[in-house]
Amino acid sequence: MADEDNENEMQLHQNMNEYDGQNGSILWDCVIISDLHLGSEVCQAQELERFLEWVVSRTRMLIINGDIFDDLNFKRLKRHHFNCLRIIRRNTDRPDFRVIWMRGNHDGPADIISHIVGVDILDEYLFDNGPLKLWILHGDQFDTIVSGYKGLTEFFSALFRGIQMVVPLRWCRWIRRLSKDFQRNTPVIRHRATEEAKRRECNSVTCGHTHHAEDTVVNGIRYINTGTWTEQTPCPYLWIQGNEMGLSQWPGEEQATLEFK
Ligand SMILES: [Mn+2]
Repeated sequence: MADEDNENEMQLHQNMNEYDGQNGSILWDCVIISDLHLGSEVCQAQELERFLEWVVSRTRMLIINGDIFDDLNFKRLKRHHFNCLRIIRRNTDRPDFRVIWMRGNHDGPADIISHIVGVDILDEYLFDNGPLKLWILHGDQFDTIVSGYKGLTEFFSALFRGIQMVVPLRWCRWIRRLSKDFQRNTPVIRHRATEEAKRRECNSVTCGHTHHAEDTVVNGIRYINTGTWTEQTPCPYLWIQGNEMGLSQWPGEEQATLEFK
């Protein structure tokens, strides 16, 4: 199995190199986004659609690091939400491009989600190009509130969805932010993720989950959180090029050079 994986990986790199010669628009080895919350009223699906359309021809790999969906009620998906899924699915068969889906706590059981997106959903993934050993996982694994009180978390999620239907969007974002701040999980996840990354001999780690985008160093381990696509734009994404990586925002400077159909 491991050999097969290795072979697939080598084939992918070979395809990528061949493709490089034909296309000068590739900017990055990998792009990572998280916490899209498709189906949620506060999801920036329209901007996400524009971003995905743009990024699929500019990176060799796209990793969606959890909370792809807000919940498993797919009746809540609107046109732009479906368009986002369509763009990703349309590009999954390309030999020069790879999409990796990671599970988040909002996504429900991995087998159901795998069936919907048509590929395997991973709990964690290691991006390793030699100098950069980046451990990728959603981060809810370190959240004692979510993992310790499942029933309570579900209750508040349902309550929040109820509130969302009757108050303006601006308030929804504010309430969501307040509840995340109240849980105070941002420092806990930052601390535990970097500790565990160190134990695994990775020099960097990226999570989502907290919806708080940041790029910092803790005990010599680089920690990048990719925030969320449910806040006001611009929305964050992590890019990797060689042994460099960083957070950028969409829409940003790149967009100035864009032409949309
Ligand atoms: Mn989330």
